[in-house]
Amino acid sequence: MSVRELSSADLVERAIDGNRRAIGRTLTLVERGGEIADQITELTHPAAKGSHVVGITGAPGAGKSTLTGQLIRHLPTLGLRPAVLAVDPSSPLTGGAILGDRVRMDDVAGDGGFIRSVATRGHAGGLALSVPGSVRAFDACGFDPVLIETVGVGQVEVDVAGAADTTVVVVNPGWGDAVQANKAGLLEVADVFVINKADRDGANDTRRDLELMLDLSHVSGHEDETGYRPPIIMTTATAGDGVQALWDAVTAHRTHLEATGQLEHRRAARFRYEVRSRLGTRFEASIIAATADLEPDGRSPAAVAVELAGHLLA
Ligand SMILES: Nc1nc2c(ncn2[C@@H]2O[C@H](COP(=O)(O)OP(=O)(O)OP(=O)(O)O)[C@@H](O)[C@H]2O)c(=O)[nH]1
Ligand SMILES: [Mg+2]
Repeated sequence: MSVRELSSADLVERAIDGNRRAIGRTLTLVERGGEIADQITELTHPAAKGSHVVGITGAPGAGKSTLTGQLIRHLPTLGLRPAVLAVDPSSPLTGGAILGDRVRMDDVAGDGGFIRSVATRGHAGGLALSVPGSVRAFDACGFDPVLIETVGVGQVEVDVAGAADTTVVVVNPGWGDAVQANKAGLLEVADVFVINKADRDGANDTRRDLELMLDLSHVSGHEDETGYRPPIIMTTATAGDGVQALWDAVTAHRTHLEATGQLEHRRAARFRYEVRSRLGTRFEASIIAATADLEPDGRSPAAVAVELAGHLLA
């Protein structure tokens, strides 16, 4: 029987048992915003315990996919079962590159890891809804950690940082790269910095720039009140250098979150954010429906809005 013909309860059960087709189909349904998402939270893998969600972001071409590919190869040797959510394949900027990534990463996905590419376009509610749903599905199927790769342009990476426990920001050697990351708002979301392509000139300069900016953000009061300072890890992803050091930094951050109670805080904030996004999507649909045939009737737009708000909330 094809997985398409299974009832959603049977499908979820198969996915939890590790059937790769069932996992893929489940993710497709979750991405479409189906009710299967609710069943997943009820029927979970015995190992599901709130997977460590790790966001990996940075400028186009920084080496995020190469690094993620190394992690998904390395983590099973530590007894872990990683999943990857690669966000943004529909972007006109990176469509081609991601296709290449997918081929490269699929090579290594056979050893128990699972890789999923997710489009940012054409989703009801967008990423804010589809990413947490996919993360829950991976968690339910016993994957831990869940790595989310996303290109650091615009709002997307901020949304993804919001979906992660630990956000890794990847920069490269070269004059101004750290400054660019700062401008893009990546400094604020970073829990761990990676200077990838450390085989190139200027890696130490970039480290110094980052340290300086971290010092300044401390002075201006942006540092974490628990005294956490994001470490800076040097990697050469193409050679696999620094991958264990990166993973050590990521797990140290997770330990810090647990020890300070911040993990619960972050997850509660995520919960609120998702509920808020879902409410927004629902209300938006109602608002569009309620105003579709509206004609001017001499009253002010504000007066009409107040009246309609009364109806919508009733
Ligand atoms: N020299 C050197 N090149 C690297 C390193 N890591 C990645 N690259 C190369 O940099 C290019 C981009 O790598 P990707 O892993 O695709 O980068 P990405 O950040 O995923 O790119 P997008 O998803 O398109 O934003 C590729 O040609 C890699 O081979 C490194 O450590 N050193
Ligand atoms: Mg990539």
